[in-house]
Amino acid sequence: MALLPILEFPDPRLRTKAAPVDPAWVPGEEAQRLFDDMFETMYEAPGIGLAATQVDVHRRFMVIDVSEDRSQPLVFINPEITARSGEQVCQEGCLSVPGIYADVTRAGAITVKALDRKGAAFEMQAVGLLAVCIQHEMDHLDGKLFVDYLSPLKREMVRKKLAKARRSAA
Ligand code: GNR
Ligand code: NI
Repeated sequence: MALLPILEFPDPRLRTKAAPVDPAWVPGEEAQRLFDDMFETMYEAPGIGLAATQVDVHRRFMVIDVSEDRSQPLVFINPEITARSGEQVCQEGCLSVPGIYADVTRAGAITVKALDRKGAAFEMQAVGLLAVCIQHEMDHLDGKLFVDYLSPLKREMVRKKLAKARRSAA
């Protein structure tokens, strides 16, 4: 197990569109180790989700656990949203945009199909925080960040705030 470095905004690598995962790769040792390392990195951060893009792996998968007691790890490989309905507004944060929180409007309920960490296909319905998190992680796989939903002016303020925080941390 290992902690992986998380890319931070405005790193251009966060803008990469991830490529589909070859299902034959999923049961292999490299993929399984990566899932474990991503869970460890997410739990340690701590966060409720982590997309492969954030650890500089440009393949379509993510790990999520929105449970209070960190007991419900989910892996979504080649995820696709097949239905969406309603709206919800959630104050979002992102491990790649540390210390910044903003309201984002997303679908209230979704149906998502994906492969699990054994490579088996599944479909699930999600509402609430899990639905938000799935949509947030799928945006990462398309090179999109929650700050992209803010106005250009607010996004520039975020960029400056992070640059300043990094300078004083150095
Ligand atoms: O840990 C996280 N919390 C969170 C809170 C509200 C909406 C989305 C998220 S995802 C985030 C982890 C992360 O950056 N995943 O990409
Ligand atoms: Ni994020």
